[in-house]
Amino acid sequence: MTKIDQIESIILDIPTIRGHVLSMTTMQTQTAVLVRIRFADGSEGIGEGTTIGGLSYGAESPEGIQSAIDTYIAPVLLGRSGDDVNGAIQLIDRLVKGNRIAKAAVEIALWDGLGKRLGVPVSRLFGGAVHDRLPVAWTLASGNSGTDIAEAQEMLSTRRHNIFKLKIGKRPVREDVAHVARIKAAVGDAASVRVDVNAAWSLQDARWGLKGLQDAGCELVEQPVQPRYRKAMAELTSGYEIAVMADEALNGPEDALAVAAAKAADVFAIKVAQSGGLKRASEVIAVGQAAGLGLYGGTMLETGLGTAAALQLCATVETLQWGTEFFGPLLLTEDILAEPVRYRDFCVEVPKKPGIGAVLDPDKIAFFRRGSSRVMKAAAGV
Ligand code: MUC
Ligand code: MG
Repeated sequence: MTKIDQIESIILDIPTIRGHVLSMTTMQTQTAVLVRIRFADGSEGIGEGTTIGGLSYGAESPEGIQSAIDTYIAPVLLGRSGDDVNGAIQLIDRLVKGNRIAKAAVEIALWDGLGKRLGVPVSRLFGGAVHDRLPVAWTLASGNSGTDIAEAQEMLSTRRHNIFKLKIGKRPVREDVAHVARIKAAVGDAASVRVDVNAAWSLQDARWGLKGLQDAGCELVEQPVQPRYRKAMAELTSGYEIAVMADEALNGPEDALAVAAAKAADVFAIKVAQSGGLKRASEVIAVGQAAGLGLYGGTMLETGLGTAAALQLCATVETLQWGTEFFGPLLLTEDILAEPVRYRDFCVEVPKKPGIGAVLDPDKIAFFRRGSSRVMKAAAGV
């Protein structure tokens, strides 16, 4: 066994390639939180726990994620066995409530370290990859139909994406439906068009919205109403043909069970960060499968690091009926990996190297890091 010697958290601020217009905010920068764990035998593990749009998406901010790691998670892990990932998950769950994104960052770094020490990809630790590539969507969120159509056509002609998720919910519902209809008419059968409302609609808006969207040929609507409105989600799920996906409503396996029991979604967005790590995300997947729901690999617009981690898990899942949206690194002006995650033929490739299969580019980390990193070290003799 090798001990956990040091846990370092790092915040990076990386500009996006264009404004990313969501119902609640417009992102010009993505702030990623990375974790680096050093083990006593000299091995290392890296992880990521990133959110979207500061505090506008969910209850954890980048600064809060870093603080939870430094103040409450790292101190109890220092000196423990690096190989005991389940023990670490269980201990942290007892000592830290919520804060799933912070937990995910550390847990991914532990899996990465273990995979590297064993010389196997993390997918092997979850039973082995059954896919070496997965379909990958792109999000159209420039805020303008013409720009979105040009972007979609470019993605189709370069064979990078043929699944488009449109971010809506900022404008009145009828304007949003017209925007989606314009894009679907432009791409026709060459692409699947879906939307994400990020919980911006009332139930009344959503009734109009879902009817209009399905008439326009949109295939799926993600989190149309607030996650706590489970009955409204159930009404929308049973009331229309268009598929309803739960995203913000899914914070770990307990939520997954409640959403499935309430029939409050057709599809689960599987987000590693929101679930609390790879292990908890695998439990969300299991609940979705047991309930006969569709699955989709969701993103928090992570860098290549978090993206590689999600790929390791999703590559082990028999069927992801709705593919993935693991395009995070492509929305950033610069990749922070020495060897970027690869995209081609409408798919993203599953990294095969040991651990999560990601190697950081130290120059990029130094360039984008905010302030100084914080390092927690084990006391001698622990
Ligand atoms: C979300 O709500 O799903 C995923 C893709 C994207 O553009 O934003 C995220 C967040
Ligand atoms: Mg979403």
